[in-house]
Amino acid sequence: MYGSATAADDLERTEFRKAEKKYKLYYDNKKRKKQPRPVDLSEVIDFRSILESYKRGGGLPDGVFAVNSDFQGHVFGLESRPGFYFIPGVLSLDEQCQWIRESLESFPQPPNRTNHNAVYGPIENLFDAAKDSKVFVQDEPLSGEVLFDGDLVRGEHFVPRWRFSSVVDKSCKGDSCKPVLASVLLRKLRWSTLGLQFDWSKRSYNISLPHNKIPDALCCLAKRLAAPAMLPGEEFQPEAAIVNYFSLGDMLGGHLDDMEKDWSKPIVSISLGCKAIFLLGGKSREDPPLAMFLRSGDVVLMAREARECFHGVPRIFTDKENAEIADLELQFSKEECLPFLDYIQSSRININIRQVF
Ligand SMILES: O=C(O)CCC(=O)C(=O)O
Repeated sequence: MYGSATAADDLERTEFRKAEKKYKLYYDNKKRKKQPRPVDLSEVIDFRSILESYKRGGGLPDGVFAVNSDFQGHVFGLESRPGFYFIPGVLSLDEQCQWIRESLESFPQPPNRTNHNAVYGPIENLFDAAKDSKVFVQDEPLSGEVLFDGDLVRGEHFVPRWRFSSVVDKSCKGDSCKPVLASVLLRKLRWSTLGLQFDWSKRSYNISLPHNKIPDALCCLAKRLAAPAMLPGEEFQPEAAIVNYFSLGDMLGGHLDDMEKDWSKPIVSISLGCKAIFLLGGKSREDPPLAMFLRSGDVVLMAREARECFHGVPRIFTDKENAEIADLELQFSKEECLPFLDYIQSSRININIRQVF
């Protein structure tokens, strides 16, 4: 107990934690109306403005260099973080819309797993159900079935069966069959996993779990985007992906992605929707991290040494001024895709694709 409290205190004092606290969303309680506490963004690296100035023939800030590669588009690196690549605005608006749609409609579909699996089991067609204002209801045990306390045990015990319904059964009372709005479940979607399934409880890939291969179109995109970080003649093999869904106030704490076999291969990380701050630390949590903006359409590659760097997302911005998704909003309203528009106006999605073996 004492030991763990000390470890937690130590973690609180690391340079990475200090930066997370600096950028995290806090509310000013003193004011009548809940207002986000202002944050100093002057030290956040802005690769979009670096790119604009570079295209006009301007110089690059200290520590930033342009990567020479055959890649169609500008790629930047950081002298202090070998193996890290930033490709600003590389996805077209059409591509951004396509991957937002896929991330909401098809990526959370079974056999892909989501954070909801642990509580509800596999959920089909969550996005459509939310769109149709459905509720997720639990069937009552049939006579003779025993509701096993919290655990999903088959056999003589009742396994709770959840399904979407247009109406709430008023006779269903008590916590055991409390209906949940599909829109609430969609808002609480935090991750889904594609390809080889990642087991979060063991922090490893469980290749025995049922899975589909990464969709071909995503494979092609990942291979193309990974090219600047690959050795000549090598091709990236996408085998797994994690899709992260962020709402206002959500953050992804500092961590390493160290469960893949070959760290010379990049993680290909695609940003969609509202703008975020990304922290890229060093090999120790004590190394002060660099902060940078991630906007919709940006791609980050982390390969080789950069795979050993702590990283995380302490903040997303959903307000009109800072989210910077006006083009995306226009595109979705043109396509009459209002449910997607409604979701992405207050959310960010990250798709990160990995070669596991
Ligand atoms: O959301 C991001 O940009 C980073 C995601 C990430 O680091 C991860 O899933 O491991």
